[in-house]
Amino acid sequence: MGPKLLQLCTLLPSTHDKLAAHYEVHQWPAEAAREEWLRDNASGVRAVVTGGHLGITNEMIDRLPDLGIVAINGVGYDRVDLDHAKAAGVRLTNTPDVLTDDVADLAVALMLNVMRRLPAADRHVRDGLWPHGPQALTRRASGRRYGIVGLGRIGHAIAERLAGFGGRIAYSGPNRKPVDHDYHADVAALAAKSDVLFVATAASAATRALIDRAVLDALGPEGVLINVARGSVIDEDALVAALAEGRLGGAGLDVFVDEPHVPETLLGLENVVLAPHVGSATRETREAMGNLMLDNLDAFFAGRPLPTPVV
Ligand code: 8YV
Repeated sequence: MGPKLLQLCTLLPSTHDKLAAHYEVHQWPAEAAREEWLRDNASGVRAVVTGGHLGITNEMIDRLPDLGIVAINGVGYDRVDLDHAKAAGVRLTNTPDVLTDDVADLAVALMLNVMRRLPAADRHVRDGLWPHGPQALTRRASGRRYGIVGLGRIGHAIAERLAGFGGRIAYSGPNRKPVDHDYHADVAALAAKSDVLFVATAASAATRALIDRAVLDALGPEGVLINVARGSVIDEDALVAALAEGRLGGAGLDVFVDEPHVPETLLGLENVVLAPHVGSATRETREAMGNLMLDNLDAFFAGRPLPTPVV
């Protein structure tokens, strides 16, 4: 029996099997049974596996006295208090790079779906409306002014894909990067110069509600917002109001503030395309994420350097 490990998130069956071959895996029980589980099992838990969108609370870290590592099966670590983990002597790892292409693909897919209204086109055919007339005209996605908030790994991969669409690419972020695209330190200034604004920045205290009413108004009634980062980066109430009042042209959203709950108003809007946080959800990428997460755990317990450490 290997080290005792607590699994907080769902994993691919193949990842779970590999994990179970080397670790004593415990599943986090349903809410009502958690107190009792912690009382009986917290002692001896050396590792936690969790999702990027789930993270781990400070209280949970404090209640696992033997915890040595939290391995996130995801790139985002915004749901972990890094200072607290550091102070508790807990290492933290994530799975960067392996999911970059899929998330960038989804960002571009959302743009195309919003601007060319593919969900409506599909319904037009399925509902038998085509013989009665064409679908209403949509908007061109190519040759636009594309703004990218956060030119990190994923933002850069979005820019690479957009290079094939013609048009102009600009970006914002804390620092200018060694690229040819125009840089705007101010997100509202970037939005004012964009037809489509992609949000690809990491969530943190510094980026909380970064996309606020001023940014949405700068993007304007013809503008489209795409979010593949985290719901918290956008003032969601301001976004819903802008879309409902026609002050924003459209949105493609893979992430929300209170997942899996989506603001009711969005469900009734035709200019919005919604996805259930599936940026990295392909079989290939989830397999690669699981392998990297396992590599980090194995390295930790073998006393080797961690492949992708955060803390
Ligand atoms: C998944 C993510 O939601 O990588 C992230 O940060 O949000 C996603 O890939 C999740 O982490 C899968 O466990």
